[in-house]
Amino acid sequence: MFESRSQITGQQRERRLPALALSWLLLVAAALAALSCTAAGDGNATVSAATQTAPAATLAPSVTPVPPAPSPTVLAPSPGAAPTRAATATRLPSPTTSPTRPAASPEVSPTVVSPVYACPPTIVPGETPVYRYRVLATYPHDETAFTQGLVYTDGIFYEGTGLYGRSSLRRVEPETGEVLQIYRLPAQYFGEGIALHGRRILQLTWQPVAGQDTAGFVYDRDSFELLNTFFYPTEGWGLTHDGTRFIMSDGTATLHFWDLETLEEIGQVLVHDEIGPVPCLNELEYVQGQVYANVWQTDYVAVIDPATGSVTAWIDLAGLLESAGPAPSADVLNGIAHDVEGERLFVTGKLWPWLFEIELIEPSARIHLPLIGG
Ligand SMILES: [Ca+2]
Repeated sequence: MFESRSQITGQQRERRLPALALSWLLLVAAALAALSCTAAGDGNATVSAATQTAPAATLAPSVTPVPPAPSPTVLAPSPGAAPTRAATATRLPSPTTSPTRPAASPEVSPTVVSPVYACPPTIVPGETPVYRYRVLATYPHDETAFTQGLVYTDGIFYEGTGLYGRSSLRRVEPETGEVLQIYRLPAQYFGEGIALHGRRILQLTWQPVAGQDTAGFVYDRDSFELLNTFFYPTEGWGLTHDGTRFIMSDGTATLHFWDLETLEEIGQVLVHDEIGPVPCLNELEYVQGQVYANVWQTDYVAVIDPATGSVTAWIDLAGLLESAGPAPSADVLNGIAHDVEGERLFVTGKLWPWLFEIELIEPSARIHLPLIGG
Protein backbone atom coordinates (compact mmCIF):
# COMPACT_ATOMS: atom_id res chain seq x y z
CA MET A 1 0.00 0.00 0.00
CA PHE A 2 1.28 3.42 -0.92
CA GLU A 3 0.56 6.74 0.65
CA SER A 4 0.98 10.06 -0.98
CA ARG A 5 3.38 12.40 0.71
CA SER A 6 0.51 14.84 1.43
CA GLN A 7 -1.39 12.23 3.43
CA ILE A 8 1.30 11.85 6.07
CA THR A 9 0.26 13.75 9.16
CA GLY A 10 2.51 15.13 11.82
CA GLN A 11 1.73 12.24 14.15
CA GLN A 12 2.33 9.73 11.43
CA ARG A 13 5.60 11.47 10.68
CA GLU A 14 6.58 11.24 14.34
CA ARG A 15 5.67 7.57 14.43
CA ARG A 16 7.57 6.87 11.27
CA LEU A 17 10.74 8.64 12.31
CA PRO A 18 12.08 5.77 14.42
CA ALA A 19 11.24 3.40 11.59
CA LEU A 20 13.03 5.59 9.08
CA ALA A 21 15.99 5.87 11.38
CA LEU A 22 16.07 2.09 11.74
CA SER A 23 15.86 1.71 7.98
CA TRP A 24 18.78 4.09 7.56
CA LEU A 25 20.78 2.18 10.12
CA LEU A 26 20.07 -1.05 8.29
CA LEU A 27 21.11 0.51 5.02
CA VAL A 28 24.28 1.86 6.57
CA ALA A 29 25.01 -1.49 8.17
CA ALA A 30 24.49 -3.27 4.88
CA ALA A 31 26.68 -0.80 3.05
CA LEU A 32 29.43 -1.12 5.61
CA ALA A 33 29.09 -4.88 5.47
CA ALA A 34 29.60 -4.76 1.74
CA LEU A 35 32.65 -2.60 2.27
CA SER A 36 34.10 -5.15 4.65
CA CYS A 37 34.18 -7.66 1.81
CA THR A 38 36.53 -5.54 -0.21
CA ALA A 39 38.50 -3.68 2.40
CA ALA A 40 41.47 -5.43 3.90
CA GLY A 41 43.12 -4.93 7.19
CA ASP A 42 42.43 -1.59 8.72
CA GLY A 43 38.85 -1.24 7.44
CA ASN A 44 37.52 -4.01 9.66
CA ALA A 45 37.66 -2.08 12.89
CA THR A 46 35.26 0.58 11.57
CA VAL A 47 32.78 -1.98 10.27
CA SER A 48 32.69 -3.80 13.59
CA ALA A 49 31.84 -0.64 15.47
CA ALA A 50 28.98 0.12 13.10
CA THR A 51 27.42 -3.31 13.38
CA GLN A 52 27.30 -3.07 17.15
CA THR A 53 24.76 -0.24 16.86
CA ALA A 54 22.65 -1.88 14.16
CA PRO A 55 20.06 -4.37 15.37
CA ALA A 56 19.83 -5.86 11.90
CA ALA A 57 23.37 -7.13 11.86
CA THR A 58 22.04 -10.58 11.10
CA LEU A 59 20.73 -9.24 7.83
CA ALA A 60 24.27 -8.60 6.77
CA PRO A 61 26.16 -11.83 7.46
CA SER A 62 29.02 -10.63 5.38
CA VAL A 63 29.79 -8.18 8.17
CA THR A 64 31.59 -11.01 9.93
CA PRO A 65 35.11 -9.66 10.32
CA VAL A 66 37.36 -10.81 7.56
CA PRO A 67 40.92 -11.70 8.46
CA PRO A 68 43.18 -9.00 7.20
CA ALA A 69 44.41 -9.79 3.76
CA PRO A 70 48.16 -10.24 3.63
CA SER A 71 49.82 -7.18 2.26
CA PRO A 72 51.12 -7.87 -1.20
CA THR A 73 54.86 -7.94 -1.41
CA VAL A 74 55.77 -4.82 -3.27
CA LEU A 75 58.96 -5.18 -5.18
CA ALA A 76 60.84 -2.02 -5.80
CA PRO A 77 60.46 -1.16 -9.45
CA SER A 78 63.57 -2.05 -11.27
CA PRO A 79 63.38 -0.98 -14.87
CA GLY A 80 64.00 -4.07 -16.86
CA ALA A 81 66.41 -5.58 -14.37
CA ALA A 82 67.15 -9.16 -15.24
CA PRO A 83 66.76 -11.47 -12.27
CA THR A 84 70.19 -12.81 -12.92
CA ARG A 85 71.64 -9.37 -12.29
CA ALA A 86 69.98 -8.65 -8.97
CA ALA A 87 71.79 -10.81 -6.50
CA THR A 88 74.35 -10.46 -3.81
CA ALA A 89 77.55 -8.82 -4.88
CA THR A 90 80.66 -10.84 -4.65
CA ARG A 91 82.78 -7.77 -4.27
CA LEU A 92 81.99 -6.35 -0.87
CA PRO A 93 78.51 -4.87 -0.93
CA SER A 94 78.63 -1.56 0.77
CA PRO A 95 76.08 1.05 1.75
CA THR A 96 78.37 3.52 0.15
CA THR A 97 77.08 2.41 -3.23
CA SER A 98 74.12 4.73 -2.75
CA PRO A 99 74.41 7.96 -4.62
CA THR A 100 74.81 10.91 -2.34
CA ARG A 101 73.04 13.65 -4.14
CA PRO A 102 69.98 14.08 -6.27
CA ALA A 103 69.99 14.16 -10.00
CA ALA A 104 71.39 17.36 -11.38
CA SER A 105 70.79 17.15 -15.10
CA PRO A 106 68.21 15.68 -17.49
CA GLU A 107 70.48 12.82 -18.35
CA VAL A 108 70.67 11.75 -14.76
CA SER A 109 69.06 8.49 -13.92
CA PRO A 110 66.03 8.61 -11.65
CA THR A 111 67.47 5.71 -9.73
CA VAL A 112 67.78 6.72 -6.11
CA VAL A 113 69.47 3.71 -4.60
CA SER A 114 71.85 1.46 -6.43
CA PRO A 115 70.90 -2.16 -6.02
CA VAL A 116 73.49 -4.70 -5.10
CA TYR A 117 74.44 -6.73 -8.12
CA ALA A 118 76.23 -9.97 -8.73
CA CYS A 119 79.45 -9.94 -10.64
CA PRO A 120 79.98 -10.90 -13.31
CA PRO A 121 76.67 -10.00 -14.89
CA THR A 122 75.13 -12.27 -17.45
CA ILE A 123 75.71 -10.65 -20.80
CA VAL A 124 73.50 -11.70 -23.66
CA PRO A 125 74.10 -9.19 -26.43
CA GLY A 126 70.85 -9.94 -28.23
CA GLU A 127 70.22 -7.21 -30.76
CA THR A 128 73.15 -5.11 -29.55
CA PRO A 129 76.03 -5.20 -32.04
CA VAL A 130 79.11 -7.12 -30.94
CA TYR A 131 82.48 -6.03 -32.18
CA ARG A 132 85.44 -8.37 -32.35
CA TYR A 133 89.04 -7.35 -32.64
CA ARG A 134 92.27 -7.78 -34.50
CA VAL A 135 95.61 -7.50 -32.72
CA LEU A 136 97.82 -4.89 -34.35
CA ALA A 137 100.68 -4.98 -31.89
CA THR A 138 101.68 -6.76 -28.71
CA TYR A 139 103.81 -5.00 -26.09
CA PRO A 140 105.42 -6.24 -22.90
CA HIS A 141 103.54 -5.40 -19.70
CA ASP A 142 104.68 -5.79 -16.11
CA GLU A 143 103.04 -9.03 -15.09
CA THR A 144 103.13 -7.97 -11.44
CA ALA A 145 101.02 -4.90 -12.23
CA PHE A 146 97.44 -5.41 -11.09
CA THR A 147 96.14 -2.95 -13.65
CA GLN A 148 93.26 -0.79 -12.50
CA GLY A 149 93.70 2.32 -14.59
CA LEU A 150 95.32 2.98 -17.95
CA VAL A 151 95.79 6.19 -19.89
CA TYR A 152 97.82 7.02 -22.98
CA THR A 153 99.03 10.49 -23.81
CA ASP A 154 102.05 12.02 -25.52
CA GLY A 155 103.71 8.69 -26.15
CA ILE A 156 103.44 7.47 -22.58
CA PHE A 157 101.22 5.11 -20.66
CA TYR A 158 100.12 6.14 -17.19
CA GLU A 159 99.01 3.18 -15.18
CA GLY A 160 97.38 2.75 -11.80
CA THR A 161 97.68 -0.57 -10.04
CA GLY A 162 95.88 -2.17 -7.13
CA LEU A 163 96.21 -4.66 -4.30
CA TYR A 164 97.06 -3.72 -0.72
CA GLY A 165 100.74 -3.03 -0.32
CA ARG A 166 101.31 -3.16 -4.09
CA SER A 167 99.27 -0.24 -5.35
CA SER A 168 101.05 2.33 -7.44
CA LEU A 169 100.97 5.05 -10.05
CA ARG A 170 103.35 4.48 -12.94
CA ARG A 171 104.74 6.10 -16.01
CA VAL A 172 105.43 3.37 -18.56
CA GLU A 173 107.21 3.30 -21.87
CA PRO A 174 104.81 1.71 -24.34
CA GLU A 175 107.22 -0.17 -26.57
CA THR A 176 109.20 -1.82 -23.80
CA GLY A 177 106.79 -1.86 -20.88
CA GLU A 178 109.58 -0.34 -18.80
CA VAL A 179 108.40 1.48 -15.69
CA LEU A 180 109.99 4.91 -15.98
CA GLN A 181 108.60 6.33 -12.76
CA ILE A 182 106.57 4.95 -9.89
CA TYR A 183 104.75 6.26 -6.85
CA ARG A 184 103.79 3.64 -4.30
CA LEU A 185 100.61 4.18 -2.34
CA PRO A 186 100.55 3.66 1.42
CA ALA A 187 99.79 0.03 2.13
CA GLN A 188 96.29 0.65 3.44
CA TYR A 189 95.11 1.91 0.05
CA PHE A 190 93.97 -0.30 -2.81
CA GLY A 191 94.55 1.71 -5.98
CA GLU A 192 91.92 1.84 -8.70
CA GLY A 193 91.18 3.86 -11.82
CA ILE A 194 93.17 6.88 -12.98
CA ALA A 195 92.50 9.82 -15.27
CA LEU A 196 94.80 12.50 -16.59
CA HIS A 197 93.50 16.01 -17.08
CA GLY A 198 95.80 18.92 -17.77
CA ARG A 199 98.68 18.74 -15.36
CA ARG A 200 96.85 16.52 -12.92
CA ILE A 201 96.48 12.79 -12.56
CA LEU A 202 93.63 11.56 -10.40
CA GLN A 203 93.73 8.11 -8.85
CA LEU A 204 90.82 6.41 -7.10
CA THR A 205 91.06 3.90 -4.33
CA TRP A 206 88.68 1.02 -3.89
CA GLN A 207 87.24 1.24 -0.41
CA PRO A 208 87.05 3.50 2.62
CA VAL A 209 89.95 3.51 5.04
CA ALA A 210 89.85 4.35 8.73
CA GLY A 211 86.19 5.25 8.88
CA GLN A 212 86.42 7.97 6.26
CA ASP A 213 84.81 8.10 2.85
CA THR A 214 86.80 6.53 0.07
CA ALA A 215 89.93 8.49 -0.75
CA GLY A 216 91.17 9.68 -4.11
CA PHE A 217 94.49 11.31 -4.84
CA VAL A 218 95.58 14.13 -7.10
CA TYR A 219 99.15 14.08 -8.37
CA ASP A 220 101.27 16.35 -10.44
CA ARG A 221 101.51 14.71 -13.82
CA ASP A 222 105.27 15.10 -14.14
CA SER A 223 106.64 14.76 -10.63
CA PHE A 224 103.93 12.44 -9.22
CA GLU A 225 103.93 14.76 -6.22
CA LEU A 226 100.78 14.22 -4.19
CA LEU A 227 98.88 17.50 -4.49
CA ASN A 228 95.60 16.74 -2.84
CA THR A 229 93.38 14.09 -1.32
CA PHE A 230 89.65 14.02 -1.91
CA PHE A 231 86.84 11.77 -0.78
CA TYR A 232 83.73 10.21 -2.24
CA PRO A 233 81.03 8.05 -0.67
CA THR A 234 81.02 5.09 -3.04
CA GLU A 235 83.60 2.50 -3.87
CA GLY A 236 86.06 3.59 -6.52
CA TRP A 237 86.58 1.46 -9.63
CA GLY A 238 87.13 3.27 -12.92
CA LEU A 239 87.82 6.86 -13.97
CA THR A 240 88.05 8.83 -17.21
CA HIS A 241 86.92 12.23 -18.48
CA ASP A 242 85.23 13.66 -21.56
CA GLY A 243 86.95 17.04 -21.42
CA THR A 244 84.15 18.64 -19.46
CA ARG A 245 83.72 16.29 -16.49
CA PHE A 246 85.19 13.22 -14.90
CA ILE A 247 83.28 10.00 -15.39
CA MET A 248 83.60 7.47 -12.62
CA SER A 249 82.43 3.90 -11.97
CA ASP A 250 81.84 2.37 -8.57
CA GLY A 251 81.26 -1.29 -9.43
CA THR A 252 77.52 -0.93 -9.87
CA ALA A 253 75.64 -0.01 -13.05
CA THR A 254 75.91 3.70 -12.24
CA LEU A 255 78.34 6.11 -13.82
CA HIS A 256 78.99 9.24 -11.80
CA PHE A 257 79.86 12.60 -13.34
CA TRP A 258 82.16 14.90 -11.39
CA ASP A 259 83.00 18.52 -11.92
CA LEU A 260 86.49 18.75 -13.40
CA GLU A 261 87.71 21.28 -10.87
CA THR A 262 85.75 20.80 -7.66
CA LEU A 263 85.28 17.02 -8.08
CA GLU A 264 81.73 17.49 -6.82
CA GLU A 265 79.25 15.04 -8.24
CA ILE A 266 77.12 16.77 -10.86
CA GLY A 267 75.15 13.85 -12.24
CA GLN A 268 74.75 10.14 -12.77
CA VAL A 269 73.49 7.79 -15.40
CA LEU A 270 72.33 4.19 -15.08
CA VAL A 271 74.04 1.98 -17.64
CA HIS A 272 71.70 -0.54 -19.21
CA ASP A 273 71.28 -2.82 -22.17
CA GLU A 274 68.22 -4.58 -23.50
CA ILE A 275 68.14 -6.90 -20.47
CA GLY A 276 68.49 -4.29 -17.79
CA PRO A 277 71.16 -2.49 -15.77
CA VAL A 278 74.73 -3.50 -16.57
CA PRO A 279 76.69 -3.58 -13.31
CA CYS A 280 80.31 -4.33 -12.48
CA LEU A 281 81.59 -1.50 -14.67
CA ASN A 282 85.30 -1.29 -14.07
CA GLU A 283 88.10 0.49 -15.94
CA LEU A 284 86.86 3.27 -18.19
CA GLU A 285 87.99 5.14 -21.26
CA TYR A 286 86.29 7.96 -23.08
CA VAL A 287 86.54 7.29 -26.81
CA GLN A 288 85.04 9.67 -29.35
CA GLY A 289 81.84 10.43 -27.53
CA GLN A 290 81.35 7.01 -25.95
CA VAL A 291 82.48 5.54 -22.67
CA TYR A 292 84.21 2.20 -22.96
CA ALA A 293 83.95 0.14 -19.78
CA ASN A 294 85.49 -3.15 -18.83
CA VAL A 295 82.81 -5.33 -17.29
CA TRP A 296 84.54 -7.01 -14.37
CA GLN A 297 85.20 -10.72 -14.72
CA THR A 298 84.11 -10.80 -18.33
CA ASP A 299 85.82 -10.45 -21.70
CA TYR A 300 83.36 -7.74 -22.66
CA VAL A 301 83.84 -4.04 -22.98
CA ALA A 302 80.58 -2.12 -22.87
CA VAL A 303 80.32 0.81 -25.27
CA ILE A 304 78.10 3.29 -23.47
CA ASP A 305 76.30 6.41 -24.61
CA PRO A 306 76.98 8.65 -21.63
CA ALA A 307 73.93 10.78 -22.34
CA THR A 308 71.48 7.92 -21.89
CA GLY A 309 73.45 5.11 -20.26
CA SER A 310 72.50 2.83 -23.11
CA VAL A 311 74.98 0.16 -24.14
CA THR A 312 75.16 0.80 -27.85
CA ALA A 313 77.60 -2.01 -28.59
CA TRP A 314 79.72 -4.68 -27.01
CA ILE A 315 83.35 -5.44 -27.72
CA ASP A 316 84.08 -9.12 -27.21
CA LEU A 317 87.74 -9.58 -26.34
CA ALA A 318 87.59 -13.29 -25.64
CA GLY A 319 90.80 -15.02 -26.59
CA LEU A 320 92.89 -11.88 -26.59
CA LEU A 321 95.24 -12.87 -23.77
CA GLU A 322 95.62 -16.40 -25.06
CA SER A 323 96.51 -15.09 -28.49
CA ALA A 324 99.95 -14.14 -27.19
CA GLY A 325 100.73 -17.30 -25.27
CA PRO A 326 100.16 -18.96 -21.91
CA ALA A 327 99.75 -16.64 -18.95
CA PRO A 328 98.74 -18.84 -16.02
CA SER A 329 99.03 -16.07 -13.42
CA ALA A 330 97.02 -13.52 -15.32
CA ASP A 331 93.83 -12.13 -13.85
CA VAL A 332 90.94 -10.53 -15.69
CA LEU A 333 90.83 -8.10 -18.58
CA ASN A 334 91.08 -4.55 -17.24
CA GLY A 335 92.66 -1.50 -18.75
CA ILE A 336 91.65 0.53 -21.80
CA ALA A 337 93.59 3.46 -23.20
CA HIS A 338 92.91 5.60 -26.23
CA ASP A 339 95.56 7.41 -28.21
CA VAL A 340 93.49 10.34 -29.38
CA GLU A 341 95.97 11.69 -31.89
CA GLY A 342 97.02 8.35 -33.30
CA GLU A 343 93.50 6.88 -33.07
CA ARG A 344 94.83 3.78 -31.44
CA LEU A 345 93.15 1.58 -28.86
CA PHE A 346 95.10 -0.31 -26.20
CA VAL A 347 93.90 -2.96 -23.78
CA THR A 348 95.50 -5.08 -21.11
CA GLY A 349 94.57 -6.88 -17.90
CA LYS A 350 95.50 -7.44 -14.30
CA LEU A 351 98.83 -9.25 -14.09
CA TRP A 352 98.88 -9.67 -17.84
CA PRO A 353 102.35 -10.03 -19.34
CA TRP A 354 101.20 -8.20 -22.47
CA LEU A 355 99.45 -5.07 -23.52
CA PHE A 356 97.70 -5.09 -26.88
CA GLU A 357 96.97 -2.54 -29.53
CA ILE A 358 93.82 -3.66 -31.25
CA GLU A 359 91.46 -2.57 -33.95
CA LEU A 360 87.79 -3.32 -33.84
CA ILE A 361 86.08 -5.47 -36.40
CA GLU A 362 82.71 -4.09 -37.22
CA PRO A 363 79.79 -6.48 -37.04
CA SER A 364 77.09 -6.43 -39.63
CA ALA A 365 75.05 -4.13 -37.49
CA ARG A 366 72.81 -1.14 -37.56
CA ILE A 367 75.18 1.19 -35.80
CA HIS A 368 78.72 2.09 -36.50
CA LEU A 369 81.40 2.90 -33.97
CA PRO A 370 84.22 5.10 -35.07
CA LEU A 371 86.75 2.43 -35.86
CA ILE A 372 90.10 2.77 -34.21
CA GLY A 373 93.27 1.43 -35.63
CA GLY A 374 93.81 -0.20 -38.96
CA1 LIG B 1 91.39 4.07 -19.10
